[in-house]
Amino acid sequence: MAEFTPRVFSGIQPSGGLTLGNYLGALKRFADVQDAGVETIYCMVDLHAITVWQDPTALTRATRELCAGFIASGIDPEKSILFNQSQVPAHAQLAWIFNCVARMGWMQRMTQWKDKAGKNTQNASLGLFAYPALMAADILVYHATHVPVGEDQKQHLELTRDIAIKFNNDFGVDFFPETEPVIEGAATRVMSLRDGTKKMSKSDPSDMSRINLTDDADTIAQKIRKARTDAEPLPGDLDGLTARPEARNLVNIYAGLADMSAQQVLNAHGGQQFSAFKPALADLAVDRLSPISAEMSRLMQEPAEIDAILARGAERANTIAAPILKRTYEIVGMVGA
Ligand code: AQP
Repeated sequence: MAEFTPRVFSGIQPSGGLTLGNYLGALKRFADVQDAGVETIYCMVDLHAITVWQDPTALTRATRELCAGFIASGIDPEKSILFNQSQVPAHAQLAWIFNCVARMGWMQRMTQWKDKAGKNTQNASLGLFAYPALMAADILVYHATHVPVGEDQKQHLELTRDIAIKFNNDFGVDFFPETEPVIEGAATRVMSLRDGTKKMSKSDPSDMSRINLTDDADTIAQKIRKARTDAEPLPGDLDGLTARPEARNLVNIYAGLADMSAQQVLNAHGGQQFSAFKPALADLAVDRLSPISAEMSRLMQEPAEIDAILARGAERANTIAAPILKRTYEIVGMVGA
């Protein structure tokens, strides 16, 4: 097996406003990784976003807002490569090769496909079905070795490995790495505030189900106050959270925001009623999220600055991706590669 230089890649869709789930499951961890001494590449995956309908004006705004969210969360465009996917053509080009490597059955098993396509699969876009092959291309076009993601992306990362292995076997090469998912921390799966069994998601029709990174302090406090819970006080240990998904979710959110483990949160708050715990959580959330929200609004006043950051990031990304795509074409046997 070839040795690959450690390199981190991850992406977020500009498919709406950023949520606390995106922050704790992805952005906060991207910022932590940035200072760990490896190259970090972070992408606004606009080609993924259009696998479901996006209003063009809203997509433009969401892409800039997402870039502002990355920067406000601590990602430094000088240290990390920050760009939008559509501006580096190698993603879509490698995705086509991977469409021809991956099998229909692999895609059909993806839970995100089943969830997002719903019952009417005949009416879902072909892009939504092929989404994981594009995701594999996003990662492998940089020979990325590590991908920090939330728990929900684990299956897609396994598929990325399957595609790399099949490509290497089919062509008798040792060219693509078997990328590792990095799913760490107390809040790798932030759940809806209205239903502790459902993922917090930017496309959930209920705004009360999520905290948006652009919410003001009063809205954050109100959403936490109204979050669904049960009538029991918080337990003293993790076993006591079994079968209490809403309580577990609030404890995990607290832990993620405070950089604590869930057990440490229970050590401090076990025995408390939600009437005491929720205000403490609201204060913590406002304290951590308000500076991010303020910096996002400041950056959104400077769209030209954001566009310049993205353009520079795309140039840097392209210098890594283009030779890997060229070598892929040569391996596949394309004349002129
Ligand atoms: N609820 C969550 N908890 C932890 N991590 C999460 N992520 C998303 N939601 C949670 C992580 O954020 C990264 C980017 O995800 P994405 O926006 O590209 O796609 P998604 O997972 O489909 O997010 P949403 O909010 O649910 O978007 P929509 O509603 O458009 O589908 C990933 O690392 C993901 O794990």
